[in-house]
Amino acid sequence: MKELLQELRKSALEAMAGADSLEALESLRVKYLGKKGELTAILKQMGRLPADERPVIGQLANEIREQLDEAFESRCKSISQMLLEKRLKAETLDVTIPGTYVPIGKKHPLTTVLDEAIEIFVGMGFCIAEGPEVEFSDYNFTKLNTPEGHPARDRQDTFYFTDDGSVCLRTQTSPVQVRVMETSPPPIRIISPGRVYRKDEVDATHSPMFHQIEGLVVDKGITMGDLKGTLDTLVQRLYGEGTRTRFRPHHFPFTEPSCEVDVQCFECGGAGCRVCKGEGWIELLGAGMVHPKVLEGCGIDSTVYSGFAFGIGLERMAMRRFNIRDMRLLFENDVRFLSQF
Ligand code: 2NL
Repeated sequence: MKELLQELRKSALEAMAGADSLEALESLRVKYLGKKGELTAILKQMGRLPADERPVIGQLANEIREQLDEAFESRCKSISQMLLEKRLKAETLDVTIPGTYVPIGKKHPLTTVLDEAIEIFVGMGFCIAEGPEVEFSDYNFTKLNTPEGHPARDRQDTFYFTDDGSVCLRTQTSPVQVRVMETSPPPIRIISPGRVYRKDEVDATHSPMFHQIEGLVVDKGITMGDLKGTLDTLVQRLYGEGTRTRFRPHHFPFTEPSCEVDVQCFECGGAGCRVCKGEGWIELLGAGMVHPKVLEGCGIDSTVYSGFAFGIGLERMAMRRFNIRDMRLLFENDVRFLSQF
């Protein structure tokens, strides 16, 4: 019996040492140490032994059980360790491998300029208003004191949809402001950025589609001084503190009085150079006090309220800001050009 036990110990230890998975090891444990295992089977025959041999064999059996338990535990640990190492090796992350290049887009220069202008005007308390690009000529012209027969309504300058000329692509964003004046009582402080359309031949400074930001303020006691203060603030934010403006008399049908506003040349500071063509000033925008007829046409009492309005071309702003010489570059959308800004 002693030999049987020692034989069992030897083969169990060898088998466990050779087990290469936790499943194989577990079935060895069941085979040798389980309730119906080989060790139990041998011990069941202890009854047949002479009484004086039983304690000796019993002690040996206990020793073997302990030894096999220990062998099982330690093999279990080493297999687990081995499996862990295998996984760690398989799942390693090489942080030194170069990443996949994902090109990051940029804002279009027109968007950059628009976002800056919006930031400045919103800071002064303006809201943003939008409206349709296809307009009634009534809103695009008539309500802006530009009646039928006026040269600004010429078929050669405006894209009309209908033979009677009642529907067109807006030539300015003013109709947006008309809609606001018609529907909301003063005080009004809005800017209306957007696309506008005119039948112009494409060249370095013209495009049949371009962008405008118009502004409108209507309240009690609004004067030309408010217009000047607002535009001076815009210019100082865009071109730096201390930059000066110059107001020249002009004519628009929808404003009275009307003016054009120049900014001190940001290249030479006013001395005269190539950029300002020796003038010292660069044309920035058109503006004026809203014509009383326009206010009245929108249902606003011009004896109580007054207002100012202005219109800026966005392309011109972007061309100045980024020193772009040809407007066509802004619309060709060549990434090699756009990625410079
Ligand atoms: C330009 C500059 C301008 C306005 C736009 C305007 C809008 C309303 C009433 C009165 Cl609702 N005026 N907008 C005023 C002056 C200039 O744009 O060069 N336009 C041809």
